[in-house]
Amino acid sequence: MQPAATSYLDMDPEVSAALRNGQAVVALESTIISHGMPYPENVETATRVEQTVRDGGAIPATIAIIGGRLKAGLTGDEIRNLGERGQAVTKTSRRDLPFVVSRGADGATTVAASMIVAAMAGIRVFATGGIGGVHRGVEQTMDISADLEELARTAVAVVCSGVKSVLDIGRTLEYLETKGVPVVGYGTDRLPAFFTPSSGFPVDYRADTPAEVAAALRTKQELGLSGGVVVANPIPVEHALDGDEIDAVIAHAIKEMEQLGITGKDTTPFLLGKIAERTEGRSLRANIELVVNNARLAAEIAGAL
Ligand code: PSU
Ligand code: MN
Repeated sequence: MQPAATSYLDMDPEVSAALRNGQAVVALESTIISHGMPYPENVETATRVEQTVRDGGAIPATIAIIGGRLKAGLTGDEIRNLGERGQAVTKTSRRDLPFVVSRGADGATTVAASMIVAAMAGIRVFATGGIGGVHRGVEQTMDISADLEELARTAVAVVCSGVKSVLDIGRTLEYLETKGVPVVGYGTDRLPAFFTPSSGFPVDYRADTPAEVAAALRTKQELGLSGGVVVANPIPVEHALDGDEIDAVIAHAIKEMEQLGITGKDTTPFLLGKIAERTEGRSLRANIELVVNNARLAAEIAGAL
């Protein structure tokens, strides 16, 4: 007989107790720690995000692979270790999972891989900064994040601040529509553009309360519809960056990336690093605040579920 997938999974005792007792749990990813932010801000942010989930009445479950084991819930030491090692840890998406696990290695899970582990653990709400999407120049590169395909198949609600304009936002929305993934604007009719509250692109549905989001998630499950939902939560205006300025910075970073010939899974970490460098850390501060804000909303939605 095949061993169950869950034989590869270690649940933090607090997380499994919460799920057993019907208490709210919020999953969090770890690529944002290793590849999304520099040390030590990455560790500080991961810790603050977990505390925000707790303050919102839910239990945080940061997801990663440690020594080949899938983890739902990390210790403070494990978070610190991933943060210190940064990009030396394998960025792990769906296709990487079997190799990182069978080698007994450590892996920082992307949105896609974190969704897989969250679903396995029975966690239905997940918070992050931004999801991957269709990259600009997709006509040449075919670069479309596996996050979108995961949203098409795995039933986890992903609370994020939309997608960065390093991506092709319009095409990302078209792809999600084709795959039947609802995109919900939280308190907005427009898809947020990560550093700024609006990309100008309309969302499919608007929700103004956690209860409204929870009701749609419950109905989707009862209807037996597979796949996830994107809950797009705009960055609070007091932390937002200037749209024109950040667009110019992003355009410049993309040009530099093309000149250096950086492709594939290295593109997102490269662009994030460049943008932080060029904005002298202002993009990093905005990034931190929007993640915290998403963790707060995710806790409320998990509570309403
Ligand atoms: N967007 C961000 N910060 C991040 C990522 C995306 O603003 O850290 C990470 C997430 O882990 C996401 C991954 O799942 O990048 C997408 O990578 P790729 O495009 O290679 O699938
Ligand atoms: Mn990619």
